[in-house]
Amino acid sequence: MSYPNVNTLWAETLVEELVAGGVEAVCVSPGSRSTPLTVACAQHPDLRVYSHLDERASAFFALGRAKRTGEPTPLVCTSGTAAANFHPAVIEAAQSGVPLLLLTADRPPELTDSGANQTIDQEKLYGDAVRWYRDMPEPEAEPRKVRMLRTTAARALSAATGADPGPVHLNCRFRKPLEPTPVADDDPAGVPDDWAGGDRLAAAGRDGPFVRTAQGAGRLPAADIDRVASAVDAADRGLVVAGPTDAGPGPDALEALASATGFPVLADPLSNARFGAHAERIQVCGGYDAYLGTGAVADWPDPEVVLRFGASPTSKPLRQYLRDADCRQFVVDPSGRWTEATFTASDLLVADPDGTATAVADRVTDPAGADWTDRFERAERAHWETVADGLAEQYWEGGVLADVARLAPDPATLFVSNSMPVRDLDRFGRPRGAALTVLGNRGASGIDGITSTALGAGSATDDPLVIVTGDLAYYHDMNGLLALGRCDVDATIVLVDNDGGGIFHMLPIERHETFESQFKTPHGLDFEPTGELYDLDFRRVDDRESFTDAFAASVGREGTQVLSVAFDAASSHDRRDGLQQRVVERL
Ligand SMILES: Cc1ncc(C[n+]2csc(CCOP(=O)(O)OP(=O)(O)O)c2C)c(N)n1
Ligand SMILES: [Mg+2]
Repeated sequence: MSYPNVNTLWAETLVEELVAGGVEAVCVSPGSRSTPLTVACAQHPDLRVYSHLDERASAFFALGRAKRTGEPTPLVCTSGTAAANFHPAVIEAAQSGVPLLLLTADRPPELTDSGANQTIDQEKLYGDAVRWYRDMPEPEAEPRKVRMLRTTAARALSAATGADPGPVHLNCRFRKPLEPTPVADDDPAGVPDDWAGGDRLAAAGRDGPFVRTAQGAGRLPAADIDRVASAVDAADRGLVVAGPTDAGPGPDALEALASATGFPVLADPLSNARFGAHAERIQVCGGYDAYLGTGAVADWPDPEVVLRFGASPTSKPLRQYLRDADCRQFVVDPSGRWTEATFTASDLLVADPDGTATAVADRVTDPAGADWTDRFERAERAHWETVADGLAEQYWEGGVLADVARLAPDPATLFVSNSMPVRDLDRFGRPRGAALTVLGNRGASGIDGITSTALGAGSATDDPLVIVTGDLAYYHDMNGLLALGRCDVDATIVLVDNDGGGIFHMLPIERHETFESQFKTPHGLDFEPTGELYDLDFRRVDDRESFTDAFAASVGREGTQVLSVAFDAASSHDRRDGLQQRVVERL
């Protein structure tokens, strides 16, 4: 194989190894210094290139794809602030444990800190947020270095995935010519045909990846499984808490665990345990946010043992309940990153959630008493009846989330924004047998990349894509809407427009004079022109009937529809409180 110059050799080899390692798509943003990588990606026959004009949106899009697939979608950008724009998504990926591979182009080392144009210090730009960083040497047609390059591709993919997935950063330095311009063999940038000498592996790699990597899921020794099972057997009252994670126990393992222990499963909406066929066979609870922490459960005894998966739950009442429960709490955390912000774990198990759940289920002999599970069943019934009554009386923000959970097609990918949408799904999204993959950005809980992350997830699946976003989150990532057309993704976007940050009504600052101007920040923006700008169908819906009709019509249709529903944030908040009060009274 002959190459016009050393940058072409380098970039083509890197891209070829990434594809051999399983990469199917990349997100590329335009720029000059990244030309070798961009051309190599664009010309690779087996690679889908998603071209993004905005690097911040690009990185969130790649994050969303990885959330949906579990595999990284590499990102390519030019030098300078372009690379800095990846940072918010890198932080989210680091904290929610999602693979990302950042290929930032850079100038040769002598130009760092020299005042050279579009040159910043990109060394370890993302700090400790990456699982692995490598400042790549300058391209050279030298066999050992090219083997290093091939190995680095395998290592980068391996470091981004595995038991502790996350972002990996390769800073790729190139000197001119950046284009695939032929350069004479005796030029330092030239590549003679026999550059590899006899090193066939350097020149052609292997059939498949240069290094095949395998990472075993952590299995606990039998004695540790026995420890968990004995605690379960000794308890009359226990809970399985499925927290937010893309890597919890699978539905079969969860069902086995719930059946063997008899414990109710408190399923966070982002746990992928709330929805799915198993929810019709085991006790999956989704109303806890409304009744835990209220007078209705004040006389309940504490659980004696809690088995937890995933990160800390979205629900504050549930977090407080776990914090106050004086009991044994096993947290299964395959990453070993101690994502346990309630500081209540008595036992941390660094192990594969699926295998651990199955092994514990196999070993347990004495399930919980019916007294305990009945309490949860009564509370759930009171809650869901109240939600249904409330919906019949009046349409409001929480009702939208209740309807979305109820009406989303089976299967569907549902992306919920931070702030109230995820909280309202938590409280009002009733568990159901449909295969809903629910995703959100709860690693760092930013409202900045919601649309892009959701569209990235949608690009990786044939499921209908439903996005529920607040107005500030929609505003924050309007640039992300460009991906609808450029990346060929369709979505139903439910825009809950309460003219500002409704969530701040939940805080004491609500009564301070700076509340409106500095916290709620009503903007008065009319988002309808986004319809024309991004070629999507924007419509306002005013009541429940129009919403459910428009929603049903949209999820079955091509193209993207934004269903904008306007609410008053203060009354929505009163409504949440009012319904909760009624649950307490019912109980
Ligand atoms: C990037 C970023 N900036 C600021 C915040 C703080 N914040 C959390 S929720 C919120 C308001 C969100 O408003 P909206 O999306 O309209 O949702 P609502 O509160 O109305 O449900 C803000 C500003 C954040 N989480 N992320
Ligand atoms: Mg809002």
